[in-house]
Amino acid sequence: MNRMPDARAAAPRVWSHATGVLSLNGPVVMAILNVTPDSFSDGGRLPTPGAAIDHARASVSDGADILDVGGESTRPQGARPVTVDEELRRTIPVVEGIHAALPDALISIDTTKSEVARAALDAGASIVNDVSAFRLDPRMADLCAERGAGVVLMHSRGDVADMATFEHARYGDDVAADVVAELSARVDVALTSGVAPEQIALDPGIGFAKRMSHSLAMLHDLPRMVAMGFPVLVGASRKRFVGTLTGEERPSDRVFGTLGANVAALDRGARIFRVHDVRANRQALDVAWAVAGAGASRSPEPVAHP
Ligand code: PMM
Repeated sequence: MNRMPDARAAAPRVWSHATGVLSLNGPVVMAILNVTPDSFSDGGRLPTPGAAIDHARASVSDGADILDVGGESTRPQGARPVTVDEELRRTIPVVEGIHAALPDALISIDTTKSEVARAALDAGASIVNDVSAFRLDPRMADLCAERGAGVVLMHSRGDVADMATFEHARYGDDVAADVVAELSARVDVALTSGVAPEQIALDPGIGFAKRMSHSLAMLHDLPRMVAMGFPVLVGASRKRFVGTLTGEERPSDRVFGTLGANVAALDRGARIFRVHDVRANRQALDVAWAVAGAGASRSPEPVAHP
């Protein structure tokens, strides 16, 4: 069954952020820049701002549209929350450095803390990626409204220490119905605070309070989240369920499995893909998009004249 034309019709064409508007007329690749010592896949790989800025440059030349800087891990083994000061120390020099080196780069800040989001927006970020969807710091909503920031509202439960564990992974028969209902409540909070609908993107929160069956159900039922009328972002890159399905123990060996998840998600209406392996995802998603578009936009057969 070809789902792509329907999903294309339902998905918004643009996403507004603090410094402009991003076109969604094709897959958008968000490169992960974790400046954390302990992220599950890439912790400790970018120990200095200089290393992070070099990685940002490489990500852009590999085809990244957005650079997502994060200074607090939510690792599945249970994360140790970091203080505001420590998160500021890790992220802000990197945001400043990227903004200076790559002034046209679109930067997002992966944080649940309004102090960090505010400083990052001041330093050149345009998007706030909040894995708690404004649950953990209610001041986030006002800040994003005031600054016109692009906003990622990701589904999760619990706090930073346990949101990527199975502690809160209890759902009824219909996982997508529960997730859509919980995210709708977060959208209401955002809209009530004055965030414009055009600023909002939604994320099912793959691996967050979700066992493999829950993450697979969410990816399968993504069109129901797309039907909420906001762009959908998916963060499946190198995650646990990919390791389970492929037998790859090491996160860095899960690239091929990640491509499978992301191409399936694109087909189901996702438009933004948060990834570690930019070049591989860029190429896979662009080819999948071109194949689907060839069917949707094929010009009529020429009329045969006798
Ligand atoms: N996953 C992680 C961190 N931030 N943000 C969004 N929007 N979606 C995700 O799925 C997501 C995220 C955890 O993975 P990482 O340690 O590889 O960054």
